[in-house]
Amino acid sequence: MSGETLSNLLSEARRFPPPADLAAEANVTAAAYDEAAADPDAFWAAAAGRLDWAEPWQQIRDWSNAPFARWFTGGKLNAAHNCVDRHVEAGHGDRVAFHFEGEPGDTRTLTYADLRDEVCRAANALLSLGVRAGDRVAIYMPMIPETVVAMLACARIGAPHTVVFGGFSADALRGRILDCDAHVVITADGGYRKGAPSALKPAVDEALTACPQVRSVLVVRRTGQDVAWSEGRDVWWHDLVAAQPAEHTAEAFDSEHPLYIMYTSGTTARPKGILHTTGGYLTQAAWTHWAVFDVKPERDVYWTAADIGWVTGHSYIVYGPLANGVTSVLYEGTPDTPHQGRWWEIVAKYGVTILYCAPTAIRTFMKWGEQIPARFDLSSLRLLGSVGEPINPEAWVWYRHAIGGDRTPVVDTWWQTETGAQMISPLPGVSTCKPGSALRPLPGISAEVVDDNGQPVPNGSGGYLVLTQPWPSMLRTIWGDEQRYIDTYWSRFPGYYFAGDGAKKDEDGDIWLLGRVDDVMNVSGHRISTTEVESALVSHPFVAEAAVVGAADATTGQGIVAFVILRATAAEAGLDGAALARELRAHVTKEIGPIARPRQILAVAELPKTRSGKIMRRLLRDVAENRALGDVTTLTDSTVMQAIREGLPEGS
Ligand code: 6R9
Repeated sequence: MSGETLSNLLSEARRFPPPADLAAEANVTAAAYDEAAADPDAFWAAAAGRLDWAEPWQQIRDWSNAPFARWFTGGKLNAAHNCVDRHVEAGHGDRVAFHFEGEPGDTRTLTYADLRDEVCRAANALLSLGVRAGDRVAIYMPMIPETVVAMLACARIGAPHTVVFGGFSADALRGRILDCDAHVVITADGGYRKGAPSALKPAVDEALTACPQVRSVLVVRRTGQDVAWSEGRDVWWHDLVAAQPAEHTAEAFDSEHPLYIMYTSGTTARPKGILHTTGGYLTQAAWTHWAVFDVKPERDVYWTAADIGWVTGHSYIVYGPLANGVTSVLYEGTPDTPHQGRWWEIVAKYGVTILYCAPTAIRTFMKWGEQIPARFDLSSLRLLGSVGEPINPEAWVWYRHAIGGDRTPVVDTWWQTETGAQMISPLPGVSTCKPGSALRPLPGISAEVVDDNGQPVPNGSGGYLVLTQPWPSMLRTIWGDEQRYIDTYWSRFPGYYFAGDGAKKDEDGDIWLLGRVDDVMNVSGHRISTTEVESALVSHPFVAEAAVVGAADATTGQGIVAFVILRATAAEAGLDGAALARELRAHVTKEIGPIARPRQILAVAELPKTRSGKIMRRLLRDVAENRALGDVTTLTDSTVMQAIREGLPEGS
């Protein structure tokens, strides 16, 4: 981490104990830590007991085939039943499940009873398309209620879904469809973003030109945009789903039945299909949502302002809140459409009590100014959460002050696609919060910060974050690649799960997350692999070689900076520097998606490499962040860096 960030951490010494009224009524008290430490299995069994099981489990955790875990073995349950039907059966059918707010201002209210009917219809529709338990279904959708319905319909019939973020390109979508061998895709004509319809169906059509196994595409009409139609393959949601009966008996599946695959960037160009299964995942998603957000289903209005296409949306828009029978807000669009107060208008309109979002959003709001949220009545808020990247103390304090009215706790929650649910976080009724620290592992979770040799570091020191015991919602494997699962997560420190994050233990033993220690960037809370962007760049005819780094960015956490060595074809094309950068940025957008578009592209004659030929990204990051050069003794040619520096345009 940079010296600047460190000094910020040191200068913010304020501590925020839990508000007395919240603590007095909190779902979870300090006793949970002791209970879980004394008997973690019993603790998780009690958490699993918050769900409906059709058949009881025989064993709580089976770690006999480590690192392949099984939880609640022998138990059977249905995730959709747990998220929907059981609340209706308990008499809460009239409770609102989602207040949907479309970007153009259209709204829909779905009660739990409405959701149950829709999920049953969609489940029947998928069955009519030949989808059976175990078949994978790809979902490529905007943020609309049908996305939730589609996921739950899949879960209901035991068909693992793979939701692909709507901002990903046709190529990225195709790669994921092929990797998990999905035969059915659910999509929409488009969604609304930044004040205009943004098409999705054309990307599906393009992706499917090379996916012959896909036989059906179910299309929701959202924007009314014209769409190309493939007769026999494409079906309108409103034709097929609406015609189905609203009755469907949910079958109970094994606790270890696959629930979903979520692709995430790793250190290689090929995204990893993270596999989550049913019982353990739902147990921890539901328990953490209940404990960390202290939700009271009868009165809270909960809002995760993230996209369902990321794990945060899976666990804290869909599975956690619905398993707890909570009322949520679902917002389709961007924070500044039609004005920069849109989020706060939504908070005031629905009386949102709990808000969960990423530091990048908070820093953007800081930039826009405190006067914008100040125009809205935010007094309903009682708890704020942060996720996705380290939150700097200034942003933490601003969030609590400008949004939380100096009243609300802010829970900084560390977790990953792989962990499935929150792992390190304050408990709002128990913990005294420190701006910038996620504090300590949640009850039932064992984490440690270790040195290069896997030894725990003393308080006051930094190292690598590891998880030392299996947990219910842990990934079970990488889809189709068990060896990669072992190599990526379980080989760096034998016996421990290696998270890929650096962390520090302060003098109290509390944990501060310091960002990735591998070649994964974190841009606006999105994980993007440096190698993925590099391979997109070198797939362009102008580029011979590319090195990509994440450089510190005041708003997005990191920004993507690409160093490229050009081929002769680039000069022959006669483009100037700006046109060339535009061309390459557009190419990366096409290959991966707009989130991977480099902030800067710098043409260089050579790249710094170690003697073994590895690109020294650390040095490039120093250049990109304009810091003094680090150690260059392992460089094959240490003059390269000087040349790169001198070739940099002024002020970059
Ligand atoms: C949930 C999610 C995971 C990576 C993770 C870490 C970073 C997430 C964080 C955090 C510091 C937090 N991260 N939460 N860093 N403090 N509270 O974001 O999943 O997209 O898989 O990203 O995000 O680097 O390793 P995912």
